[in-house]
Amino acid sequence: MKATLPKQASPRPESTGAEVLEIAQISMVVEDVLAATQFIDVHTHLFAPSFGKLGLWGIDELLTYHYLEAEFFRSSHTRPEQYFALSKTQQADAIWRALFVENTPISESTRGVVAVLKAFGLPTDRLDLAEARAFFQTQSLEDHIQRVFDMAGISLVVMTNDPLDPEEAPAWLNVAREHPQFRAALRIDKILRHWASNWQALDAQGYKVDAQASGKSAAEVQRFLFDWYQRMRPRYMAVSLPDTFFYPAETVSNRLLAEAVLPSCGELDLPLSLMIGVRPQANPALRLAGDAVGRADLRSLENLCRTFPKNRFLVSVLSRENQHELCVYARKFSNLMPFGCWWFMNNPSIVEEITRERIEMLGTSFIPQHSDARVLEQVIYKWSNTRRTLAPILSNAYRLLVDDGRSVTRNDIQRDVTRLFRSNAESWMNLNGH
Ligand code: FIX
Ligand code: ZN
Repeated sequence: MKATLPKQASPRPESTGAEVLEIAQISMVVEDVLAATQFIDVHTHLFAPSFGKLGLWGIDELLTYHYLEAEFFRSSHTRPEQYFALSKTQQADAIWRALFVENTPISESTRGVVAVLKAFGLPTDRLDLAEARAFFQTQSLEDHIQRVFDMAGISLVVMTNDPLDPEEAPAWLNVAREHPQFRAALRIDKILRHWASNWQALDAQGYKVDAQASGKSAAEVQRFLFDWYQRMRPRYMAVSLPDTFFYPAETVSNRLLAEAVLPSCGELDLPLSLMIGVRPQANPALRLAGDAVGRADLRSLENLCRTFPKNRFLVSVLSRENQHELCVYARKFSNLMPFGCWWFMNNPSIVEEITRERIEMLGTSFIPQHSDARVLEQVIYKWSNTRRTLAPILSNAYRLLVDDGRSVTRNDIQRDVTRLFRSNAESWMNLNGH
């Protein structure tokens, strides 16, 4: 008897994505869509390869990240001045020993390094860093960047570019080259926060400005911004502002903001990114790790959005206590786009709280996260953390929607994830097509 082949199961019709999902299917589809969608990382401190040593990567940079330095000084008797007198390699060895050998790496930042080592198939429990260093030494940067971006599920990052940085500015004038996955952002902290110690640099470059920013200074600052716009083609201008920031108030900073920066952003059709709430150098001995957080008076946002309705404001706030206000202001002003869970907010328990609140109050009209990566490989764990934290939050939102009487499809979920992690940024930052 001729062997009868088992009856081929009739092939399930190709899923169009328009099929109504069962409640039980939602989590899996959400995870799938989050994993399959390449995100845009709207704020990083990464650099395209042509910027050379400005771009940080590899195990020693991962370990000497200021988030880990802050934790190191809590788990070691080494004083900051002793630590900063060490070489980068010695600093990395000291941090590895204190936080990964003598203690369990359970904090968000230490777990991040473990996740990166695991992602490259490297051991995570060695007493020393020999194997990890050997691995990173064999990587060629261009290929490594591509591999890291693929592992992180991101297609494009926005850098942080300071035209008054003595190392970076010459790079833009000499070596900087366009890169398909890196876009610029024109960072103007030195103009809006440190004018007293930086106006001389503009003056030296031929811009007629003075310490009081009087006379033609505002117009000259505009000229400076336009010149750097030509060089960098930034997607937005950006400034980090202290918790004491208030607008309006009679300050040189606010005058330059109103008379130079916002008019330039308007003419160049660029959003202004305001990152509000840092308490700079609460402990200067810790250097980059020395900044803290303070609750800001967000009525400044109300005043700016109302006074400059044609300007777009990308806003991230550092204080947990300011998150709800930011959501409410975003409901009042469509020229305000909340983005990211910045810095001390970038911990899964807080990301969950902020993101749930934003979905409940703003739907998908916000940008949930940015990595703020200072070291290339950090995008791997920061984005896998984001996907891991967002999946149950989004799934729960869809289950509630079904409960309330509206069915959900894969296409719905794909449209929402694309909006949250791509098209909101693309439309606000003219990133279309990338
Ligand atoms: O101002 C900023 O862009 C901050 O993100 C940084 O200054 C900060 O040091 C940082 O790395 C936060 O993650
Ligand atoms: Zn940053």
